[in-house]
Amino acid sequence: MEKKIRKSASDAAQKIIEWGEAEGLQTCFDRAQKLKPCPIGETGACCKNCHMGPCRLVGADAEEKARGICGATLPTVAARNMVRMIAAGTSAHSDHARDMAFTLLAVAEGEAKDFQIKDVRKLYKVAGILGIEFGNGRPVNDVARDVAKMLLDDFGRQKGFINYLNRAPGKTQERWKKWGIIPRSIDREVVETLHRTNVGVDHDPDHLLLGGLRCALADGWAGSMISTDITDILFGTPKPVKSEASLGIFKEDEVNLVVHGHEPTLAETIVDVVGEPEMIAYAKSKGAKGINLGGMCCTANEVLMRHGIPTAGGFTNQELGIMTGLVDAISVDVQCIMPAIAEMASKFHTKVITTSPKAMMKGAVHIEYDEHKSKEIARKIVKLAIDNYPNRKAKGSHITDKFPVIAGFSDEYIQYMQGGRWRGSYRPLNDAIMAGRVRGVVGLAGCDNPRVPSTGLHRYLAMELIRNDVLIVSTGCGSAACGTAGYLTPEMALENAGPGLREVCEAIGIPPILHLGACVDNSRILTIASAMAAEGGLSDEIGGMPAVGIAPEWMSEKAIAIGCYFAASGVPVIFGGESPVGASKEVTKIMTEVWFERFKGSLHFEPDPEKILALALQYIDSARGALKLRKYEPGRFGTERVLMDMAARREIERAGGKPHIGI
Ligand code: MSK
Repeated sequence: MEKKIRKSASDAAQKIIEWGEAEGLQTCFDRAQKLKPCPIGETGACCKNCHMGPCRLVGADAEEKARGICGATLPTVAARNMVRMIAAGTSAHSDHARDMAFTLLAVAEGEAKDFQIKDVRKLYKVAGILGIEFGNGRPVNDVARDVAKMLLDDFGRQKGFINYLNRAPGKTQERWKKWGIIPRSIDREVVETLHRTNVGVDHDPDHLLLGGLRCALADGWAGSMISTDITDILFGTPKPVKSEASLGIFKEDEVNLVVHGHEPTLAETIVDVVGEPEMIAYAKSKGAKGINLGGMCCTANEVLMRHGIPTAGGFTNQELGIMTGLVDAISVDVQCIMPAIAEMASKFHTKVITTSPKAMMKGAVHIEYDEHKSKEIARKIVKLAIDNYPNRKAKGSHITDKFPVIAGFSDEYIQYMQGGRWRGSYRPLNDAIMAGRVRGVVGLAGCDNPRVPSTGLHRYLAMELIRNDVLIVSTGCGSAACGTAGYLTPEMALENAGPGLREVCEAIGIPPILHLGACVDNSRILTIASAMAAEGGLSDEIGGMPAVGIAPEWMSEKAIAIGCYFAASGVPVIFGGESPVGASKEVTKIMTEVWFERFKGSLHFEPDPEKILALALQYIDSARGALKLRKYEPGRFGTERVLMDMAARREIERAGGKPHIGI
């Protein structure tokens, strides 16, 4: 009998996948099995930057001897491929940020009447950082206009440096200055990075990678941070909210509308519109009991963080959502939207609606978003979903599993939890780390990936890390993976956390896995790390903290940009999967050893999740040693637990066995 391969660690997802296989429906999981990665391109050894090639630099002595037609060496080719990914990832987050800045400007100038500044306190915080006058009777919209214009300068400035440079600790900035990687502006760094990789320009791998780091820093400390800040200003800085996660969020007797992608603006308006009495009455006139709004990927995270809108999960759940047969419409904006959803939707009644002028899809209905008439457009989308409700026909796989979730943690709220509105700080957390109650902090982020039992690596690492007294901050599909596993509740996670971490979480009143938002909100981790450095007692820069970033199932170029801005900011980062520079020992050494010497951060690629865990704990413990903190001793606080018992091992096996790339 053919052995069934577990394709997702989520039971709900796995059930739908199996149902789809029986029905002959093809998903990303089937395609991942059929399409093996090209081993030359996968490891960075293929150059297709000009039309003399593609040149494949292979062979046992390729590092030293292989040359492209122009003479490019393997390290040059691998470094160029890497920095191209950084530029693409940076452009994605930052173009999203540009639209947010234009929306803020339109709101300030009274041109986007469906929006207001919801968080004036956050606006004033950002104005203060930028040196813009606020308060003393100055109209809020004037402050907002100046903030928007100043942040827009971060895109096209030719000389100087990004506005938020001073938000980084002084020592971190000094390292950037020493190595010439202070970003000038987003567009300039993206363009220069791409220029350097053009045929016949920059050939020195180390120099190419330094340029890549400058570009990545423009993503983290400008593009992503701008997007997070403006989204908070316009829609509110997140505070903890209760919701639900998994494919069971869809309702048989209500209109199900899904918002998917990354941009929050239209989704925010849809949240308002689905609550309008006229819309609910219209849905009832079509035989539905109401309208059920759900999210997917990072648009989901945006509306989950601020409104508790339930999430159907991360990247690999998008086709599966449609396969429930219950999704009446899926409204998509930009990034991480599989073109496959249009084909899948054609097998059901689901309407796919594209909304961005930048992103269209054959087979979709296009309703173009414009922030100047946001409600009008949102109503069109909601109506289309309602009109489609009576058309449900094809039998889908109806799944009911879902888990409670607590999301909505921001830097501001975490500080508030540690001292209240006026005395908020990171003192309790820093003290807990110094004492060894909390061993360290891990940012568990990045995508979920059909090349492994999807979400399985996130689940394994999340559970093992909290058992080892490591506090987790999560974003993007990492959060979705934890949410759809039921890990984002204080109770569930506290039952599994190590005794020291459990004590601290109970004292502060936080769960051990903090959902910080969308992938663009990794910038919140930068501001948290900076605040912890400023608080004192640990490292006085981001580098040297007992902190690590992990993206075990990454697939997007955005993840590469994120990993690199963390590395340049001083955080050791470990990605799962095969290394996209694995063909070159020199480039691998630069990104692990040389970057660590210069910035105290690094970027590793490691397919084995047990080795990822071991490396993360090793980095945390050696940072503790270098800071002369109390040696971490498991079980010193509270009651010691068995960190990996047989039941836990069986649970991992049930979720797909020891997960590894290339099932
Ligand atoms: S959506 S970039 S799959 S985290 Fe932000 Fe998820 Fe990765 Fe897209």
